[in-house]
Amino acid sequence: MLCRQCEETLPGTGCIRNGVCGKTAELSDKQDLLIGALIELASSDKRCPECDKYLVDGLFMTLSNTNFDAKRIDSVREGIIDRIGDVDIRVKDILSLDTDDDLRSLKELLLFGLKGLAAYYHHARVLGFEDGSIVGFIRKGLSSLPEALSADDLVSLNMECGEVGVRCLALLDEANTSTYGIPELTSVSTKVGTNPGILITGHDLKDLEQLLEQTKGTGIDVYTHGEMLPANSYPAFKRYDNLKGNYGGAWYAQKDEFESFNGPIIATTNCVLIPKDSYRDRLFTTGTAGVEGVKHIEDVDGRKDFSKVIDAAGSCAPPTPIERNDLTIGFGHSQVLALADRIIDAVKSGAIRRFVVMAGCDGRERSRSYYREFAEALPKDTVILTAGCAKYRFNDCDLGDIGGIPRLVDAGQCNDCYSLVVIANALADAFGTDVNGLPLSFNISWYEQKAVLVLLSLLKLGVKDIMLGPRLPGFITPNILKVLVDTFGIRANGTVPEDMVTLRIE
Ligand code: FSO
Ligand code: SF4
Repeated sequence: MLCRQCEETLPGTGCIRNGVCGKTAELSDKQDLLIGALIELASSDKRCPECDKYLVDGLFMTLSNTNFDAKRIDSVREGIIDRIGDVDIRVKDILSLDTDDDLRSLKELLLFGLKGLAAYYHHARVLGFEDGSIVGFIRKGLSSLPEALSADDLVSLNMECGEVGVRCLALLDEANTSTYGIPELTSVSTKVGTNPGILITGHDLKDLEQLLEQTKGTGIDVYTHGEMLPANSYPAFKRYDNLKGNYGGAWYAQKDEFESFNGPIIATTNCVLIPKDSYRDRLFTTGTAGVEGVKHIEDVDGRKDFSKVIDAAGSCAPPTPIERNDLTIGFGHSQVLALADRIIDAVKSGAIRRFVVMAGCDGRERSRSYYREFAEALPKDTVILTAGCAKYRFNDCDLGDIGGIPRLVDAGQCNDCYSLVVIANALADAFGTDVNGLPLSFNISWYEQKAVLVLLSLLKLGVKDIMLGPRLPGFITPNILKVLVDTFGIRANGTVPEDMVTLRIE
């Protein structure tokens, strides 16, 4: 096996025996075969709605910490074989057609960007929002991987991936807000009640909607976890009395938090981990998520029957409390733009000196405490814009406000990154500059391939001088890194740089 798609991969080599994430060599091989089949499907002239679904969901299933169920990976590949005939090629063999490390690195960058794109597009499609050009680009990108392409060709394909990524994030923003309303400023309780509960984690808002409907009047409370936290700010979900609040933090803490939750847990997407025995029987997966031996809730024509989860909850003890402050969320672009005049005045008067985007993914390494130290070390006249699970490193810090404008502006899931783009563009318009001319810095925390797509999108939007960490991607060769540094000013973070603590607006 060789997998180096996420930030946790073993430095220098990638994961070669077993994944740091728990992925076995056998599962990695099956994922390689599935991606090989997806490349063949993308290169074929076969077009049908099921083919689009295979391309989008198949890629999503190979994202880090999404699907640990070899049988389900196989069944998707078999579905593809039924449509295009036998295929028996692994993506790693396709990528090694390039003997040049730099070309391979650029192809991996593209493949991982496509995985992120597929994940975001999956969420828009689930809500009925489709754009044929997005799946068209997934086809184009996948079918380019076996081709002999120059570095310039591959750089432009990666930039195109970023461009399609921005479109996809905009579509997802429209899908979420037109289905569930505009997120509102909300204080989310982290206290637990005395009823049994069901914990729902991951990014799929439609799963939450169906669960809330099906648990209405049952006496069972629903709690969000991880990337489901922002759901508490949507008007459509606030109407449910049975949505109790949020339990726990980011995905990487799930082994302890799922144990102490005491009730059933539904993992709707990444990031799910191979469970401990203490809660394995209480864990359910759905959608693209899967873990071998864990019960899976199927989608039948868009409907999911959560009755088994609800039955299981009935006999469980209420959740054990976790000490955490309540959380303020719901700063999507609409809420922030409503404050635009006050924000602009605050910048003009010098009350706000700088905005710092600290978005992306959280992860397990100790070094990630850097993001908390960084947030706490920022001067009091800076505002942090966040989205994604990265925020769990600092969203319980009391950062205060600047004349009523909160110093921590949480736009939601990583799926809501588009809000940060809208906010940055609105500020740029107001000050008659481009994004790089704003008092705005990017300190991004990455873990998996959705973050790769967001990075490509930021590069396509022309954002310069992004700090990325805690470590730079293991699949980027020194030569490609030099291009990224020379062209875009990307640099690794890891410490609190002096110039970020003594920020100045030029
Ligand atoms: Fe986090 Fe996981 Fe949303 Fe990622 S839960 S790490 S970028 O998969 O998806 O932010
Ligand atoms: Fe390693 Fe990450 Fe791949 Fe898992 S997903 S095998 S941790 S590189």
